[in-house]
Amino acid sequence: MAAGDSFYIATPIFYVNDVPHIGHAYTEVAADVLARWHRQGGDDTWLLTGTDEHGQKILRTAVANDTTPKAWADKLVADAWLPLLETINIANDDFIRTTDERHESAVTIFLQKLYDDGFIYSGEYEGYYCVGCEEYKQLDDLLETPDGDYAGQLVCKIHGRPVEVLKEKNYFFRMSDFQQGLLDLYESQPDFIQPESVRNEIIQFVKQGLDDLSISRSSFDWGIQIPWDHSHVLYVWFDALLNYITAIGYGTDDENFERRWPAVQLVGKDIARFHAVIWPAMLMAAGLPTPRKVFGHGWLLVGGEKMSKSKLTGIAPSQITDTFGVDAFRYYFMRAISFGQDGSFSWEDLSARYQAELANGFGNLSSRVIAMLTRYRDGVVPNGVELTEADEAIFAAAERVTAEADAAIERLAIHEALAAIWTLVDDLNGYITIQEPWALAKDPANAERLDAVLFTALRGLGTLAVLLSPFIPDAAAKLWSAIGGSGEVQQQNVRAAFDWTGGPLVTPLDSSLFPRIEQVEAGTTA
Ligand code: ME8
Ligand code: MG
Repeated sequence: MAAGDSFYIATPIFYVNDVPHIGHAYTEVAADVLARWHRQGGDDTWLLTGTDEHGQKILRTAVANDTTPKAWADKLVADAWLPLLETINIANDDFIRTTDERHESAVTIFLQKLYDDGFIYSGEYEGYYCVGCEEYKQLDDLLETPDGDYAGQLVCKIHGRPVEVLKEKNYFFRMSDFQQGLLDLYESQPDFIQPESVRNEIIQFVKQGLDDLSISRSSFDWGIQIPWDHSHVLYVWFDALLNYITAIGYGTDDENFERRWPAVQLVGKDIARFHAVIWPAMLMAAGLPTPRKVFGHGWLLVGGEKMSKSKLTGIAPSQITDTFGVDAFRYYFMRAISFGQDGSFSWEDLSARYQAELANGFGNLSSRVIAMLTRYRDGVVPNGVELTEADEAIFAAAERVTAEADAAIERLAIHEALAAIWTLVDDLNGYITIQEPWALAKDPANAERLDAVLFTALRGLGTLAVLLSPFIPDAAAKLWSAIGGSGEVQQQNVRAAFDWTGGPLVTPLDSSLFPRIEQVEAGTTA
């Protein structure tokens, strides 16, 4: 993209029925890395995240905890969901809650428009509903359990809990009108749904035909009132999906809305259908542009199953960051899992990558170069050096890697961006091994050559600090200040990262960027 273009990216808004686990943190980090990259590339960037607070699932959780849904949501947001963003260093521009007045009022505007334009009608819904999914279910989505707690009942395939039979007068959204429009969208904009596996599944689903969608409930009142019929509240997904436009001024601030929309939307593949079918159909009905893309990433698995709140298999992000630090958390999940595919989390793998890639690979490279500049040159960075072919090769690699990483980010191939950047870490380590600056330092006759080697290595580190800042912001900032970078590393253009010409003075790091962790052993056995 051209610098200055709008880059609006959003995560799902998460249910506040429980505290976050590393699955939620995974989506947040991926979105944050992409946002930081674009922000550092000079794009007009906006990162939105938030919480989904209406509906039966939250209502029942609150009742079970002897409180009101609003009080419950307030507590979970303050004690768990906002702190998560600190724990994993998310630089979000906004945080929307579906109980925000700004959201509720804009949702009302949207609904009234659809109603006035004839896209909503009153009817009767009869069928199954899973409160865990907050979704109307077809028989295909259910299993009949022969034994166990729910013997003889129909249970949701995802939650393993009985579904409820609903028979209600509801308002319906004419989703079936949009079947062809959606298929045309998928066809004309082939990267609208990614990855390919999710795209194929969605196309398959839509080709089978779409039913109209029941969008109101009257048996409870924890939701946004239907403006023309206060005995109904809006279906929680219809409410939640609208956050992506209410947060940027839909209905209230046209200028900002025009500036930001449409968004790149990151979601887990569990909710890709809501985002790639219902959501664009809603937008089409309102005459609004559809999202730039919907990327359904894979799942973090535990014991081969999706990590989940409802199955109590969640690992809290702080369990990892307390031992390994925030940067390692961010790095690990972005590096170890191909973005778009499922990945199994393991302490062993995390620990091994920490040692090999962060501590020994990047951390050690940084410490060595800085230590040599300090020891051999009192921290003064050599200038006007004569470069050899080996030195030029490093500069060429830095330029190539900068372009490759940017192209990978553009494709949302976050793991490929990191892999490309890591080739520069490896090249620099190899370069230092071959050039042997410690040997050059022994003979004053080699002073000029030593200058060139130290200068080249330092410039490579500068490129790395800039390129890695979106992934590991704290370590990158520490490195940047040690190597005498001017201003903040977060202000340096990632797309020109190769072009850093070096600061005047290097100051020693007060500690390693990625210290050896004694507790790693404890972590692996925990
Ligand atoms: O679905 N692996 O909220 P939710 C990877 N409120 N990502 C995971 C994950 C896992 N094991 N578990 C959860 C909702 N996630 C709705 C969304 S949006 C308008 C409304 C992440 O709290 C992933 O992003 O159940 C997934 O899509 C999301 O959390 C579901 O969060
Ligand atoms: Mg869920």
